Amino acid sequence: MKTALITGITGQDGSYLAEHLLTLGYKVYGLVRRSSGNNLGRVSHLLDKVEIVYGDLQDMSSLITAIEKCKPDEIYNLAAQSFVGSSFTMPVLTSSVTGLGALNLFEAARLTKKDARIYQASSSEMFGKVRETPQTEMTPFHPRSPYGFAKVFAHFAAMNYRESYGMYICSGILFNHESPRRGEEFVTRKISMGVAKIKLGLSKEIQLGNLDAKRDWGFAGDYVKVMHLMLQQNEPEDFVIGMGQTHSIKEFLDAAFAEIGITDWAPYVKINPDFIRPAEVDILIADASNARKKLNWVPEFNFGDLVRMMVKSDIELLS
Ligand code: NAP
Ligand code: G4F
Repeated sequence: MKTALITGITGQDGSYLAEHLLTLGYKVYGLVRRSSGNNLGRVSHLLDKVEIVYGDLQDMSSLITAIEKCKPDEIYNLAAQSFVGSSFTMPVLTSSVTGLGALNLFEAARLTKKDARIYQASSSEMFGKVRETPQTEMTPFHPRSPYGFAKVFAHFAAMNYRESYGMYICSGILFNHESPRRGEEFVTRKISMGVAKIKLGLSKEIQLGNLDAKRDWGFAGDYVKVMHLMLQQNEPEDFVIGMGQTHSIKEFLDAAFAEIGITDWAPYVKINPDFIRPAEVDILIADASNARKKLNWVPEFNFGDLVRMMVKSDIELLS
């Protein structure tokens, strides 16, 4: 039986990845940070199947202790301050957790379990002000936020640990992936939740920022499978992962409101300048042909399926 340690198990991706690894027969450990409240909501249904170890990416000794305890064959580093908007108000914290925190983990693994295979959660936000379209593994980075540059730091740290110490570390450069478990501050969930509230008469409007930005959106449940596939290759390699289709926020609104029978959503959407960022990533679109070819990765859910799933889930949740 293989053993995996997931940092960020309480997040969207961590919860889906834990489910996936359990179905594959893994012993799963999850690193959880101390909280004054309950941060185990997304994995509450798994608590009798996974083992929780307490630690924080900012505290290297806790990572060393966790790795010594779990002796993982595979480590999935999903923990991060992952919200781009907050990275502008908390740039130092974001750099410390999302950037230096990853380095803490690589260093802890080098010192205690150098043969563990490591997955690093890199991001399409590293492409930022894109230098070419679509983006591939060869596209240069131009981050546009503290989150983006923290992820670039972690990405290059991973590459250097692979090249300097021969460690098996892969970075998945994942484009936006969403689900009913997405944090409510992200635009897709904000819209699905807002549409559900409007449908149920609980709210009259949704306040948003820039509606012209375009993203390559997929389903998180599909994307965690590729994280696992990346660690099963003979040689470690970085991969771009996305659907290869881009949609604007306006198109997401079209699809989400259509689910409740509204074609003209303009009266329900207000622009609030508070949600407009100091710098924007205007358009992202992935060329994931390398992953599709080498990893045989085939996502199950498309954009329409995703929007439908999220709106339906939020209507059920609020009902
Ligand atoms: P998420 O829902 O925000 O989850 C982040 C996780 O990190 C949570 O479990 C959180 O714990 C944990 N965490 C935060 N700070 C920590 C710290 N100091 N020490 C230990 N754990 C900490 O993010 P996600 O959407 O699942 O994304 C997973 C990873 O993929 C992240 O690294 C993200 O940056 C990256 N990524 C995401 C996407 C996407 O579209 N979702 C795309 C590309 C890359 P709490 O529950 O206690 O807050
Ligand atoms: O949903 P978002 O906050 O996601 P963003 O910034 O693309 O980041 C997500 O995807 C990255 C992968 O590319 C991950 F690495 C990262 O961790 C995170 O998961 O915003 C998407 C777009 C942006 O252009 C934003 O300006 O939606 C626009 N937007 C418009 N109104 C809004 C809003 N975003 C949010 N969160 N809230 C709004 O009201």
